[in-house]
Amino acid sequence: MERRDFFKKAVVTAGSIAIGTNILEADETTQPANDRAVTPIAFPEKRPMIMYSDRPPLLESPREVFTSALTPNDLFFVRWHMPMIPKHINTSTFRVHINGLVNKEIKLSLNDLKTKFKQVELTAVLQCGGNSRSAFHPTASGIQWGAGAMGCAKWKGVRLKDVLDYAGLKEGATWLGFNGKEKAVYSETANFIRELKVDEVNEHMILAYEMNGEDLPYLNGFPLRLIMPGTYSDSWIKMISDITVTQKKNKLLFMEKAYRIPDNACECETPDKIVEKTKPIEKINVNSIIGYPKKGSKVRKDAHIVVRGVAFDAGAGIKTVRVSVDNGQTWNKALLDDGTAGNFAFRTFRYTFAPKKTGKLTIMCKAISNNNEEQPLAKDIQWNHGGYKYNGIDEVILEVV
Ligand SMILES: Nc1nc2c(c(=O)[nH]1)N[C@H]1C(S)=C(S)[C@@H](COP(=O)(O)O)O[C@H]1N2
Ligand SMILES: [Mo]
Repeated sequence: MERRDFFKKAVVTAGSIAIGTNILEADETTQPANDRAVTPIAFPEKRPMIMYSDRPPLLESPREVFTSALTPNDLFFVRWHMPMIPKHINTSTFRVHINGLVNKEIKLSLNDLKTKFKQVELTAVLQCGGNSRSAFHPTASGIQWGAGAMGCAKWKGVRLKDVLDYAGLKEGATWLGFNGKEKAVYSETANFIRELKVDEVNEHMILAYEMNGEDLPYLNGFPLRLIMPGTYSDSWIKMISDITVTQKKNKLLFMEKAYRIPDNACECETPDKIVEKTKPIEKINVNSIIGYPKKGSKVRKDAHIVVRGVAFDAGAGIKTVRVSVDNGQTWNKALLDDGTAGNFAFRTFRYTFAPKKTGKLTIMCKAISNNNEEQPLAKDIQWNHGGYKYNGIDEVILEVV
């Protein structure tokens, strides 16, 4: 065996153990990995999911969940940066600490949050900025997610703004730092902290303790997390322990280096010319995903197929979803749900047709937002080294028999 060959084989083997399929396979397409197997063992409060690591837990939702408007809690993806997540949270002693440039430092219990403030509910998409990263070529750095590092849930909690008003911001209060309860293994490793400008706080930002009518699952940030609709989820700090108000921006390892893209018009770069000036990833790109049918499945000629999926953007809302069943030559309007879940939510779509000839069949879907932003073809996606903000037109290939 050639040396090169050996390395390739070795990687495939390791990949097979971790994720049940060949990780190099994605190299042949510009589409996100689409057929990775779920693990035989489930994590607490979760059903079996696609696993990239067990410590810290990195779990992806299987595609089938993207046929419904809300993603079930027990199939909702999980991403943590540090392995040392507390093993237990005592809900009677849990407090979120609001400190720094505030008139009164406060420590709020879950009961305080639920009784002292107005309860609000909002349905919103939580999507990792690296979702579908496996579609980037050459390979971008980071977890090689398929399309399931996202989900949509109905969040319940209190407005961040109301809590800040309650503490009272002092003169000069400019930045908010959100810190989660987990710890880095080495004390020198920076905590995963997100900073937000005080004047960017809006009425949609929630400190949430409920997800789809239940307590937050432990791995999704129990008992309290930040909800920032329209923004990629690196900002949605889980298991919040502190909100610190400062005048100056702190140097934060994660947010200075990760979750950033080239600060140029195309937000792109090439491996031999990495752009130095960067900006945070922030707003979610318009996107849509086919949840059904499944890649590689066989369907009968002339049988009706109902294509189902979800579409979303940063909050302008979805105007149309178009589906193509002829390799992108013609695009047909899909039926959208009534949209009552609001503009931050998944908009489900469906499109019914019957294939007229046997052989390979490619189904594609494309979302267009109310801002007239439209998904690019997968082959036209521009590269960035962190593999962020992928939103190429999704594609599922079936066999008609
Ligand atoms: N405390 C804490 N919050 C965090 C993170 C983290 O590592 N620690 N990761 C962020 C990132 S990058 C993502 S994609 C989302 C994942 O949320 P989920 O695990 O509920 O899907 O949490 C965000 N909030
Ligand atoms: Mo993320």
